[in-house]
Amino acid sequence: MTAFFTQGPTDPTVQPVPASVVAQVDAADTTLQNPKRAVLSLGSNLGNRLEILQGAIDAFEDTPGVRIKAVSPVYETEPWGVEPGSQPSYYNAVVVLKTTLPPSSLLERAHAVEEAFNRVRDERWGPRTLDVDIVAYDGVTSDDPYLTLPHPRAHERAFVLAPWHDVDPDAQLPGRGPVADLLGIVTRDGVQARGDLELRLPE
Ligand code: PH2
Ligand code: MG
Ligand code: MG
Repeated sequence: MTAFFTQGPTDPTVQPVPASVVAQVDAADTTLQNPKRAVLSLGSNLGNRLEILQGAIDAFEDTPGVRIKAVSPVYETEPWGVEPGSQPSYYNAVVVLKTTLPPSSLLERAHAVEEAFNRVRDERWGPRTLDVDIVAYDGVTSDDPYLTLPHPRAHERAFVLAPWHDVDPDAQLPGRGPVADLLGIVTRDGVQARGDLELRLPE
């Protein structure tokens, strides 16, 4: 860009570029350089839960167009939505990332990462090696059944709100308000911080 404008006016063989074309190039540029902030919830209640969560974090960091900014503490949580005692407890965590991927591509990547950890999709809310949910994507709200944003149950789940609040105390759940306020409403029963466990932010 700079080279063109310094060369252009002094070189009569260079055609001036119409203003509209210059504007288009600039717009494409900013889209690519304007990463959006997204929040993922990770959960595992089968296999080596901590290793699986760390593997998922590393897999996201290895994804072109994704940069992990924060990794929450680990919580051990009672399975939500099933008979008490019918499934092993979950390890849950939240990651905040910046991405140039649109929501649909981020979801595709989430499914690929789940599959890499042998996630089987048979019963709804069945035990799983890895669940990756997009909790929020840059203030976007969408009722598309394929990807509802924000996650339709995030506001009532302490296993999402508590770790999210730990890494971003000022976080807002789009359409629902401050995470700190939501956390004051939901029950924290069965949601225990595991201060003895740690997930690493990839270097
Ligand atoms: N995920 C579910 C269903 N129930 N319970 C806990 N504690 N943690 C989870 O991540 C979880 C759940 C469906 O995705
Ligand atoms: Mg889920
Ligand atoms: Mg899921």
